[in-house]
Amino acid sequence: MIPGVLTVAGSDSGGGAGIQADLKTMLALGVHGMSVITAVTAQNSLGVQGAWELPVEAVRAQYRSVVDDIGVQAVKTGMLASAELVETVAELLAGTDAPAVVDPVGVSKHGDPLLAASALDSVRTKLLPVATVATPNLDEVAQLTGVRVESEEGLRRAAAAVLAYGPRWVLIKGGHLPGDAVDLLTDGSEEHWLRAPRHDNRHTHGTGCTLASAIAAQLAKGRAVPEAVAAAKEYVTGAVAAGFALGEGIGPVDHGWRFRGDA
Ligand code: PXL
Repeated sequence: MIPGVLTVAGSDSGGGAGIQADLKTMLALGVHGMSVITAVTAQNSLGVQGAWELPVEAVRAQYRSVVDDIGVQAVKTGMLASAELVETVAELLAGTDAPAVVDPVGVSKHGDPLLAASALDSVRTKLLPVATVATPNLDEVAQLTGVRVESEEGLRRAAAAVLAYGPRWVLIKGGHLPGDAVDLLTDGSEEHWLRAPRHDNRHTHGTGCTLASAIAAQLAKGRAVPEAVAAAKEYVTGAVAAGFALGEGIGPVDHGWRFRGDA
């Protein structure tokens, strides 16, 4: 059986992030990708030109259609836009047995808002508690917990602050710190430090979506969280290394990097 993975996220018309990144990642990692679209963005390599949320009923209906008939082995969440959508998705996840990877998306690579400020409290108190793995970057950690990290030693403090909201595991992404791309995965008792060399490549659009979807894909294949995250980090590191220019601005990571050369 091919494991099924569901992404609950926004559409990126440029194809580098959001739903499009998630489905490409799932294909590359050998699982069947399915989608609940929460919002549509008009977007390219220069930024987000517009964003439109879907009605709560449309999000709930997509989710029920997939989960009640097909079933899912893992779920990933990304852009949720509003407090109402965050709370709806949190409630849906609470009623689903499959592991949930929550990427608490706040702003795009260009700084465009993808989550209303009024939704932050719902992320803290409704969404994080139902996450198997939460994957904030340091800006999202600061926004959600007030903890500001400027060096690797601070990653532990960030992890503790996020774990206090109740996710089973947290992966703090230290990629915006200088030096190696270092992330800390912990459940509060085990610590796993994931280190990858920094690739001097500005075409990194979609990195966060890709990592979270890769974790969900690995969990769906039955891996335990630490092994799933390590395999996902290896995949995203290759995708960043192969990121390519597109348009005038920031290009995407290459979801198909493992296929190149033998296609
Ligand atoms: O990487 C965060 C993200 C999530 N979802 C959508 C996005 C982006 C970043 O651009 O466009 C739809």
